Amino acid sequence: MTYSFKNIIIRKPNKSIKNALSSQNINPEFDKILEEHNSYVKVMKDLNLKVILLEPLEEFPDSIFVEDPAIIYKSNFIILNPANPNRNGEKIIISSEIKGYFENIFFIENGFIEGGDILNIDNHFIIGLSNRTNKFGAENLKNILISLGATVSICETPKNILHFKSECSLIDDDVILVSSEMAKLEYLKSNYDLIELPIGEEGATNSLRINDKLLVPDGFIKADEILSKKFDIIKIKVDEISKVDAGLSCMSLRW
Ligand code: CIR
Repeated sequence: MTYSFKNIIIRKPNKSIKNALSSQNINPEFDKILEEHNSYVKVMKDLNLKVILLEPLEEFPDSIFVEDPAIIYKSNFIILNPANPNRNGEKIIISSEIKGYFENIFFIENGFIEGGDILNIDNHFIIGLSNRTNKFGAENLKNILISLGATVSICETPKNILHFKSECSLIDDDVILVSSEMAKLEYLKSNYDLIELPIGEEGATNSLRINDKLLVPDGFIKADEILSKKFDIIKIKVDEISKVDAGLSCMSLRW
C-alpha cells in the first residue's frame, strides 16, 4: 500500500525560514514554526516511524520542505530539479545526506520538477504540470519511473494552486481528498473516488495518510467532521507553516 511507511526523512527548521517563499508575502516566526515542527516529529515517532532528522540548512530558506527536491519509489531515491532558483541547490545537499539509505539514486538533470507536484498511488504516479513543474521535467521523470516498473500520467495543476498536492492527497486505496478546484480535474474524476472538501477548507486537503492513521491539518471544521467519520485522524497544527504555502506532506519523505 502506498501509505504503509516505516521510515521518514524530516529536516530540522532553519532560522532563515522567515525568508521562505510565500505567495501571501508573510514572514513566519521561527519559534512558532519550531513548535509546529516539533509536534509533527513527535507524531511520527509516536507512530513508530524511524525518523531520520537532517540538519537545518540556513542558506536555503525553504529547505524544511524536503518533499520538493526528491521522491522515493521502492528502494530508489530520485533527485528532482526544483524550478525556483532559491531552492534548486537543496537537491545537491539532500543527495549527499541520504545516499546511504537507498540502493539507487537517479537525477533529473533537465526540465523542472518538484515533489509537491507528484502524487503516488501504488505503482502509478500522477505528475501535475504547474509553475514549478514543466513538461520536460515531467517527461524525464516519467522515463525513469517507467524504467523502474511504474506507470505515469501527466495532468495540469489548476492555475493559482502552487503544487498539484497542495490541494489533494491519497487518503485510502484509490481515494483522493480534493479541494473543489481539484475536483474539477477530469483525470481525477474518472479514475478515483474523490472526497471533496468545501471552499474555505482547501488547507485540509493536504492531509497525510500514514499506516492506519490520517494526519489532518488542525482548524478545519468540515474536514474534521467528514474525515473523522471514516478515518482515525490525528490533527496537527500547521498555521505558521501554511504562511509559506506548505502543509503536512511537504515536510517529509516517507518510505
Ligand atoms: C515554496 O514555495 O517552495 C515553499 N514556500 C513551499 C513548498 C511547499 N511544498 C509542497 O507543497 N510540496
